[in-house]
Order: sequence, then structure tokens, then C-alpha cells
Amino acid sequence: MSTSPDALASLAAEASLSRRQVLSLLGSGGAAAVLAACGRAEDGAAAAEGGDAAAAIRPWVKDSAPFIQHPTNLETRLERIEGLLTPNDQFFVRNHTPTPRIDAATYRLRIEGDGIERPVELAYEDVLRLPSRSVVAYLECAGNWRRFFGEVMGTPASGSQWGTGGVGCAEWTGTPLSSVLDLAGLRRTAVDVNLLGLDEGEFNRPMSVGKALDDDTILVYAMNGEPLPPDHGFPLRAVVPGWVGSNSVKWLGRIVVSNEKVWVKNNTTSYVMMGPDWPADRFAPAEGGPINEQSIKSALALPWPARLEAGERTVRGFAYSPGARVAEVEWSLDGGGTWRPARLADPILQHAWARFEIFWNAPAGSHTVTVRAIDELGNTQPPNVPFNEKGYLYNAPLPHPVRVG
Ligand SMILES: Nc1nc2c(c(=O)[nH]1)N[C@H]1C(S)=C(S)[C@@H](COP(=O)(O)O)O[C@H]1N2
Ligand SMILES: [Mo]
Repeated sequence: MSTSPDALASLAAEASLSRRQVLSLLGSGGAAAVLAACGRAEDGAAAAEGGDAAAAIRPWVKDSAPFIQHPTNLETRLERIEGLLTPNDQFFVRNHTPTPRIDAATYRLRIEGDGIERPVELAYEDVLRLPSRSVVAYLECAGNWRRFFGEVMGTPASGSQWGTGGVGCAEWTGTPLSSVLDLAGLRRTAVDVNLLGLDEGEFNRPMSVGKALDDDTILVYAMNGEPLPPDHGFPLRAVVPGWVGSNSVKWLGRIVVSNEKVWVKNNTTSYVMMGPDWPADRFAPAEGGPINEQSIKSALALPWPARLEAGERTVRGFAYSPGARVAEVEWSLDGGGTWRPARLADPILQHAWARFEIFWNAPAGSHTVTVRAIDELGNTQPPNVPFNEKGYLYNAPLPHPVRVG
């Protein structure tokens, strides 16, 4: 196969391959491997077929067998998750670039910027000695459910075509972000706190000082009682309960506190709502409406589409809301004409997802099972979600196709 270096480079860019990925592919299989990876990167289904080139661009470290594979992400199969806590080896991975391997012995966390009294540098051991706090919280990608913009509404949105598995729930242990800000002496004038990763391109996203000071906004070194795995941000990551996953910066290397609002890629062109309902000039310098909180959702723990045997079935699922505990889950067999209650399982915690079960005497045939969640503040899933170009925050109740018999 003969392809000029320039043509190869532009193909790779289109397919969102990083320079490092391209170099590693060239080393392992020459131009043919890069071309193969470009094809795969465009099509998640093809990437799932594996093969040497797919292995070479693999941006994660963990075994991807239990997952639905996307070019740079791993989606959890919810049907395999039974407990309140998603096991670490089944927790979804959302990486913009490959997982970096960081040595805890030389690792440093730096706190800087004009919003603090004095810059601080902490070693891993220093962070472990700070006041510790554990929070059980779900973490969800803003693009979770993106495929349903196309599949349900008929207008596909660009980006990883997540089904329902870009979400998980874990017990996160670390120290409140506020304890680190205290060490640096937060100024009263501080406005924004930007968190920067140690991955290629320093993935980063700012949050307000108010959210940064929330007791449950934590810098995490343990996940479900184990040291944070490399793919989930070892040695240290943020977890910002209720807010879109991109705020929960992994491989955290720097915290920059600023006396002014901070504008970066991830709050101007990415992780903003763009489309007819969000006139860009209203949000300048951002190109769309801001996103902070996730949206209330519920999903069946079944493949999409699903198959069940006829008869008495118990179907499980997960429901979650960013702002309050889940109060009720309802299900419908007639597209939302009539609803009946699902059973909620204990415990129901503020930041965690809630597990539910529906009991269904399923007759043979093709069915659509729809579920919806209601939280303690009365929030529920809307019947329609306005289209946005990057496909964030889809949360209309899903018409889950289920073939029985
Ligand atoms: N440094 C860094 N942090 C990151 C990302 C990243 O690519 N780099 N991805 C973000 C996004 S978009 C999400 S949804 C979550 C996913 O966390 P997980 O991979 O542990 O599930 O991490 C966030 N933190
Ligand atoms: Mo995300």
C-alpha cells in the first residue's frame, strides 16, 4: 500500500489518532497499520473486532473484554453489573489520549495561580496524609446515551456513540479539594479552579470556587477500596459528584486557582450545548451553553436490543439524578401511556445511583419497555430532548426494544 506521509497524517487527524498512536502504529505495522486504525477509529463496531492494529492504538491499560469497545473508550455492559458499586475492572473508561503511567514516587501535585496566597507542591504521601473522606457517587460521561439522538430522535450527534454504559458508581476515597486549597490559602477574590491532567495535552476543565469547596468534591486516590487503577487516574483524580464526567479530571497534576473566569477548550468548544436552541453569541467566549450538572436518567440493565424468555421475569436497572436522591422509578409497556411502579433497592444515597427491579410476566413477541426516574425534588425525565451538536445530556425515557420468546 503506498500512501504519502501527508495523506496519512491528515487521515490520522480525521480519525482522531494522536501523534503517539500514529508513531506506535508506524513502528508496528507501517502505513498499512495506520490506515487500518483510521478505519477502525471511525467505526466502533470494527474496533471491537480487535486485531493487532487495534491493540497498538489501545488507549487503556485494563482488559477490554468485558466492555463494548469504542475507538478510545470502553463502555460498561450494564447487564453485567449487579451491585451498588461497579467493580473497577468493569468501570467505563473515557480517555481523550492514552492512559499515562505515572510513578507515585516522583509524582507531584502543584497548586498555583493568582487566586491563592502561596503556591504549594505536594508529593503522593503528602496527599495521603490529608483529612480523608469517602463518597459513594456515580460518574457519568456527558455523552452517555449519545447514540439515541440518532437512534430514537433520528438526528445523529457526533462523538463516541455511547449507549447506556458510559456511567458507573464507585466508592471514592480521597481528600476534599478544599483541604488542598486551604494549604495554599484561597483568596476571597478567587473565582475559578482549573484542574489539569498529566496526560498528553493536559486535559483540563475549570469549575467554580463554590463547587470546588463542596465537601463532596474530592481528590481521589482509592476506588472501591483499591488504589486508583491507571485508567481511572492513578495516582490522583478529582471526583465531582453530580457534574459531567469531564470535571472529574484524571492523573491530576496541577490545580490553577484564578481571580477571573477561566476559558479553555473544555468549556468553550467542548462540553457546551451547541445548536439552534443555544445561540452562540449569547455565551461568548463559549460557543454554546454551559454544562455543569448531569441529567436525571434511568436505564434497564439489558443489552440493546434485548432478548428474554417468556414468563415471569425480573428485570433490573439503574436510576440516578445529579441533584437529589431517586424517589421513584416507573415503567411502561405502551410508550408512556400508562406507568406502573418499579421496586427500588436499598440503599438510596444522595450521589449514588439507585438500583430498581421490575416484575414482568412477559408474553412472547416484540415489546418496548420504557422506564423513567423521579427524584425527591420532583425532577423527572423529559419526553423530548432538544438536539445539540455534540450529543450531550440525552435523557428522554428510552424505548428499550425487548424481544420475548
Ligand atoms: N486527564 C483526563 N481526565 C479525564 C479525561 C481525560 O481524557 N483526561 N476524561 C474525562 C471524561 S470526559 C470522563 S467522562 C471521565 C471518565 O472517567 P473514567 O475513565 O474513570 O470512567 O474522566 C474525565 N477525566
Ligand atoms: Mo466524558
